[in-house]
Amino acid sequence: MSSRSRPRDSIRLTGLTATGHHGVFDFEKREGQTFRVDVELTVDFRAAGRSDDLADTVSYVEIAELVQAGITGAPFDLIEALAEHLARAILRSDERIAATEVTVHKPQAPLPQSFQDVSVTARRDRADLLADPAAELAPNPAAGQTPGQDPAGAPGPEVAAVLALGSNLGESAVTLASAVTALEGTQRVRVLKQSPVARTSPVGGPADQPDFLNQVIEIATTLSPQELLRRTQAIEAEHHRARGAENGEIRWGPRTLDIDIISYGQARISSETLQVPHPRAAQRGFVLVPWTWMDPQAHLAGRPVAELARDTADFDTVQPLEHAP
Ligand code: A4P
Ligand code: MG
Repeated sequence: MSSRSRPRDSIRLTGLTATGHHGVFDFEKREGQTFRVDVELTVDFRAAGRSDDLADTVSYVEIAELVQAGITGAPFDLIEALAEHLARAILRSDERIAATEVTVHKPQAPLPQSFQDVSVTARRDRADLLADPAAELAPNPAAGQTPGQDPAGAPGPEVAAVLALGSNLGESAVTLASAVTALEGTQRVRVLKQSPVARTSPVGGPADQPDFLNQVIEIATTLSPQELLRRTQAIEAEHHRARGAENGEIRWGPRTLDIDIISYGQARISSETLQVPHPRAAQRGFVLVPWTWMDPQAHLAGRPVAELARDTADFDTVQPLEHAP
């Protein structure tokens, strides 16, 4: 699309106020003070303008949560760092956001003079993310550190993500429990909810493979989507998952452990190694049914998960483990 035909629509969220602990002085970190943030998103919302459908635009609810988590999260010394951090987190949260302007106000800044406000404004677009990957990696693990560790001591805003776990080789119930424990032990990941474990018939792949056990969990994380993928793949590897045909893996065949990232906030990611929302999740009863057990109100890309689940071909095969024959 040419820049001429793309309207510079914007979504603005102003005056979001919360107590944070940012500042160079000890007493600022200890006692906290009020921070106020204004955000402007450049988003082409012509589709939503015509469809009147939330799925066609960026949800300001998610952005508000992200900003609030940033204000109340791990402290930065400088409001410049908070603004930079929020701008990057906002751009990462949804690829439809072409650019953002983030203003952080610190009206109670420790100044002897009488003043109204002090503020900084970061203006960032997607090119800044690409042009400055080092800054993008700033809150990420340094080489040699355990994934999830934060060398700067300043993780970004938490994002809610949904993961789907599956296993049909070995002691599957033990494997799933152990994978959840591994996630609980991962820094910058909090496991918020777990579905009951489901027994499910295999979808796709060889017909003669054993039933699967499947489970869905919700986490809150400050890991980036790629970091989260690296961590889930490491947990798969710890459970002896063979990956790739050269290691004897059969597409959609039996596996000791599969962990898929189903959603990551409202992010839409389409890279070589990661597609989010997971492109096949909306057709998979073994993902959607346990998800509705965990969260009956859940939505995937704007649609109720309970509704999507009912339309899946494997809906009837998904049973709670304790009731399965
Ligand atoms: N990848 C891309 N996007 C993602 C994402 N959102 N989450 C890439 C995780 N990985 C993602 O994945 C292959 C590559 O996908 C990864 O290297 C990653 O970079 P994989 O886990 O090695 O392959 P897979 O699991 O065989 O493929 P896929 O496409 O994830 O398969 P599904 O859709 O997960 O299906 N039947 C039942 N009843 N229960 C099951 O759990 N699972 C499958 C696998 C088939 N049938 C099943 C079940
Ligand atoms: Mg997978």
